[in-house]
Amino acid sequence: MGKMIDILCSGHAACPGCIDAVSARHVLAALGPDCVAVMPPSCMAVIAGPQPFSGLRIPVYQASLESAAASACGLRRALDVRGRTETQVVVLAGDGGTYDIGLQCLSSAAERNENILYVCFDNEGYMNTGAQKSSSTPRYAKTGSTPAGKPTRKKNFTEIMAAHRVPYAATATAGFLRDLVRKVEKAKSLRGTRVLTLLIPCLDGWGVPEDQGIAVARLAVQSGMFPLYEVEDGLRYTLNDPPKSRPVRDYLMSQGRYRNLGDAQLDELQREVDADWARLEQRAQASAVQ
Ligand SMILES: Cc1ncc(C[n+]2csc(CCOP(=O)(O)OP(=O)(O)O)c2C)c(N)n1
Ligand code: SF4
Ligand SMILES: [Mg+2]
Repeated sequence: MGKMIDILCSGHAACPGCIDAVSARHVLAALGPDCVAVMPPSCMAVIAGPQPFSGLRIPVYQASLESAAASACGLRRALDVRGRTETQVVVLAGDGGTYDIGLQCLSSAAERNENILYVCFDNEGYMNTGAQKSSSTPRYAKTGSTPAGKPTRKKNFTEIMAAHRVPYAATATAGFLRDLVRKVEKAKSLRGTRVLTLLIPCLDGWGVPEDQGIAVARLAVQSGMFPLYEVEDGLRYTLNDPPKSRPVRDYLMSQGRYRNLGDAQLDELQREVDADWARLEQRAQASAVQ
């Protein structure tokens, strides 16, 4: 990779070791300075600093938790009227603000195919408010509001976005940085609604040591719990490397939130991951012969 343009300033307020900051740093560097950011309340908004100040070297608008996508659409229209059609409008949101509270306005933006890049920093819970569950929290993970483990599955947000037939929906993580940067660059080269979901192991909320964020993100991919893939126009699926190669047990045991998981629950999660992976493989194979 060439020399980075640092848009995220040092001295930010992320928990030490958290890959939220390093992920944002690389996303913003790949987008470059001709960019405006919209942030709903989330760890990213805390990291960026309180409005009207910001630790980003680009304009930042802190939206409400419900309205990030709508705010981005408004900024897009205003920039277009001024002839700044090449300026990227990027939303940097958490999973609570995406999968749950901001989903209706993101869905309508996607249905209109608004020309925005939406990046979800998915730490699988409402983390800056003390680690409550969101609809992105996986089954059996313990959170402040599911102390016995969440009984239901993680919502499949990428599939929901793909069902809108947006030009680009993909998953990525700083654990596989080249893949992440490539996907940001690809998203930047496209127009319309583009959606990237980045897995961010929350050190505090998941019970992960502060030097293990990247390692846990890599295990999430290697175990198949967080497959790296791309969906173009809602139809063409590409599964990215690395493929599923390790048991989910390895991933689950790296985190405090799955402490006390029984063998039956481990087996159930392994079966779910295997079935989801097989479905993705089928879609990728069907796309390859199209
Ligand atoms: C409508 C609304 N409900 C609740 C809040 C309080 N609140 C602020 S940030 C936040 C958590 C957001 O979680 P997420 O989007 O996942 O971001 P994270 O903190 O995990 O990065 C909550 C509940 C709010 N600002 N607005
Ligand atoms: S609360 Fe979690 S996701 Fe947020 S900055 Fe801290 S470690 Fe990172
Ligand atoms: Mg979150």
